[in-house]
Amino acid sequence: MHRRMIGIFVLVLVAALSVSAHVGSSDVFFEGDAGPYHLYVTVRVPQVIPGIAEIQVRSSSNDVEKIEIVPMRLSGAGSNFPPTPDVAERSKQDPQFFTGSLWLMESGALKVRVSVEGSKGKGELAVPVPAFAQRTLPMERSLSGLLGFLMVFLAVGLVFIAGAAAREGNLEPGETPSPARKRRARIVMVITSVVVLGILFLGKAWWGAEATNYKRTVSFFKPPVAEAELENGNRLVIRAKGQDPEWSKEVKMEDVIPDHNHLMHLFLISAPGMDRLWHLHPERGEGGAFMDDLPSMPAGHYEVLADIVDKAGFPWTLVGQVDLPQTSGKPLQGDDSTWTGPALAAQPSDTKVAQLADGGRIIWEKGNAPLVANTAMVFKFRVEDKDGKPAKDMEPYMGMAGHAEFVSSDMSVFAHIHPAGSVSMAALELASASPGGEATPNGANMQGGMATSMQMTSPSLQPEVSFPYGFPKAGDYRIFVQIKRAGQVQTGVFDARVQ
Ligand SMILES: [Cu+2]
Repeated sequence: MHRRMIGIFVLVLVAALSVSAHVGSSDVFFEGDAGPYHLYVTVRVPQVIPGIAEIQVRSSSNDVEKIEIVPMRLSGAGSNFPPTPDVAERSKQDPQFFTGSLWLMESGALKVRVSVEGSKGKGELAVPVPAFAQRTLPMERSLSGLLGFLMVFLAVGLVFIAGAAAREGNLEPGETPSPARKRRARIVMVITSVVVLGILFLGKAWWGAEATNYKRTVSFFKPPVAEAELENGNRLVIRAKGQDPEWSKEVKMEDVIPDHNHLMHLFLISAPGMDRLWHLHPERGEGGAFMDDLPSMPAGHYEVLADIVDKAGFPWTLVGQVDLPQTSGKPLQGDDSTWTGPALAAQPSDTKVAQLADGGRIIWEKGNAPLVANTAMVFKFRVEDKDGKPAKDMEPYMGMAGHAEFVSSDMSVFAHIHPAGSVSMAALELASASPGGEATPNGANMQGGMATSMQMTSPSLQPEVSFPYGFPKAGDYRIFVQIKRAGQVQTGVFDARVQ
């Protein structure tokens, strides 16, 4: 009888979460080295494309003299031929802080190249920027009224001008138009009216086509749906489905590229409350479906968030939900990890210390200032062993000092952040691979091929990890900070109220 239950636990479509690639969190935060200069870069991506991105660059040293910024395609044609860069303006109050604005003309996987000149010579880095139209801006009523009036005025004016020209165009001074001229003028006015109406009609059709295209782009970039279902007992199968039919044609799950050692990073978060988290790495199977044999998990309702990077280097987060029965499976292995603890309180107070299973602790060096939305910050965490001493057994976890997931209580924000920031490691490799830029993420942050050799030798890391990020909006958040110590992945959980 139970065999019949194969594959009935099903998937659910997603509510209208607004944005993809880090759901609800479109700005880019980056920390890395441009040659000898250590920079923090924030890219505020516009909600409409074409649109203006705001770039903020902070240098950690005061020897930077000039910073130039330019947007380019992440890879492929166009990534080697940048337009003329803009000079970022230096803040008068804070000489280590530079800002600039860049027009982003197209959606897709872009990068912003940052070139630095200073007393230590030149340096360069490239920040991957997933640019996408997030919404359609409505036209203001006053503007549309004014434009409507001007359109009617011009259209009617054109008809009368044509009529007047036919009637009086080459009269001698003092001569009055003959009845024949008047008749011809009327005919000309009728013809002009037809032509003007035709032009207006074509204009409307063109406008409508553009608007439809734009709407399609907006829906193309909405977070794709993770259709999750349980098959054969405890095998979770995840299929991606775009909210727009074009998505599944353009983005092939067969072509996704590995991002810090895995094709997919799957997060199952119990909802509501976020009192359980699983961070798993499904394998790709037939037809682009991803599958993973679940470990033992209690029954419950889970949010499904699955990070992938498409072949162009654009990061997507597939979003779904699944109701799971109690599963009994294999113990976690490799890079898979889990955390269980108290649920997020209705009115959480900021957590500064997270207890770890072995008696150690992670301490958030938060300071006392309240957390404010839309502000770039560096989240610094210190790791202590069970005796309260700086942990000596820190190891890279999937090639990096740590991984952090920032999740809002209503699940409208999900961001998977690394010491190098919100950029996907795969996109960063693409950005660095082409001659357009040389991004070197900060010291603790080894990537790609190095990760493998790091894991073999396992030298210990500094007992601290930091993440550049900014909350996209006010609300309550849970931050999962994941590190690896002596072969064990440990997760410290921090709650935060953001104003
Ligand atoms: Cu990660």
